[in-house]
Amino acid sequence: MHPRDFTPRPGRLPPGAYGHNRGVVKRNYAIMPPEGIMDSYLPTLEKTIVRFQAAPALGARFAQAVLEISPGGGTIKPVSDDLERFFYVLGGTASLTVGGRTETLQPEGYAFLPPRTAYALRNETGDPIRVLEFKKPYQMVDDFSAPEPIVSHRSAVEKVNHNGTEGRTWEHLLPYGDMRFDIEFNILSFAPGAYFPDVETHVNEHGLVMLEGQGMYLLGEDWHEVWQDDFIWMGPYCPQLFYPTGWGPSAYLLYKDVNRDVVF
Ligand code: UGY
Ligand code: MN
Repeated sequence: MHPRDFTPRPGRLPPGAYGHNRGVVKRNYAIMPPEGIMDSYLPTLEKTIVRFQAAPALGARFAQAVLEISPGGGTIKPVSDDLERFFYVLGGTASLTVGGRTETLQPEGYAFLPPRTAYALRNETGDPIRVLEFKKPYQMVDDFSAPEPIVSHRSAVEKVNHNGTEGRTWEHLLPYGDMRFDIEFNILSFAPGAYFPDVETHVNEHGLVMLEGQGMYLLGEDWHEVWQDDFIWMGPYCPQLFYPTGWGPSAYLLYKDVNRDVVF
């Protein structure tokens, strides 16, 4: 019998392979299904569970977490530090205050904040909200100033098809090709059956959140089955290819470090 066919008594779990899971941590990639990511709490946040997906301790050069903010929770006082940040609302309505202006971010709303931008992120609603927070040190380069803050929504972003393959689109949430940015956040979508033309191997690293659908990810030499809400970290030079499975479209939010030379 399949484990989902059992109805255990309250307080008990159905039989299953609890000692095995899809989570993997390798030298230059990791897969983390959400159910295995434990809760953290920070002194700067109230009524907020932090689920860290990536951190330098993993080998990543950035940190990323899902913030689960209860009604009335969020930053206790405005935050300002040397890190650039990207927020993406996964569920509920978030209130983001930057430069004295409070914006309401609906699901799929997002914001980019350059370093030293004081902000407050709060849940002023009666329902829990889920917000993805990315942060890392901004890499300044000569002749370019840091970009201005951006607050926007996925619906304002055009879908483009870079390689002409039927069934594939990119949504560039941050200005594409703008050399002031050292990061990209893109949503890549795949119609059933559309896949990469080649296995990619590149110097850039990725943080990936599956937004919808299901598929097989080649990471290094191994195939892994992934679906909505999974997180993947791909370190530099991790060979990668995605092949959607299932009947509907698949899409993921993808961080990539870009527009900067190698560091010796
Ligand atoms: O832009 C990228 O590097 C992208 N094609 N990689 C990926 O989806 N794993
Ligand atoms: Mn890639």
